[in-house]
Amino acid sequence: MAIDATQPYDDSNIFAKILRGEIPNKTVYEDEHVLAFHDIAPQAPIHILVIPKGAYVSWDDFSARASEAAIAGFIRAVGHVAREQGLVEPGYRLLANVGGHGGQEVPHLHVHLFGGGPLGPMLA
Ligand code: DGP
Repeated sequence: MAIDATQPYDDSNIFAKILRGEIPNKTVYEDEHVLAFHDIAPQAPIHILVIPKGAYVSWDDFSARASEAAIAGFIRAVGHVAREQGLVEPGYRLLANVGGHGGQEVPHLHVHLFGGGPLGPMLA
């Protein structure tokens, strides 16, 4: 079910549990700012989620509250993962769902990285 992106951060969400190591994940990249791992229900040949390590509900929350270093680190890490996965050529797609109309289901900011083949008009 889609979330309300204005809710306070709830550290019982599934990605908070992944960050604490309470739930396994298939990590592809990690640094001080982010964790990147394979989506449990891939919608493309490559479907990776990149999440900040800080407690942010959504892109809205992150863009309003995160430090410049955290924002820069996150954006750089997304680009790094795409390059590392060999996706720059032939291309890839980034997507961040926010709140109810966006269809966001997990209340911890995540960017979807899709690639590995031609992508249809919409995913996630
Ligand atoms: P969104 O609709 O943007 O909130 O997408 C949430 C994504 O999270 C969805 O593509 C499925 C993925 N997901 C949900 N639970 C888990 C999990 O436990 N592990 C992993 N790797 N992905 C999950």
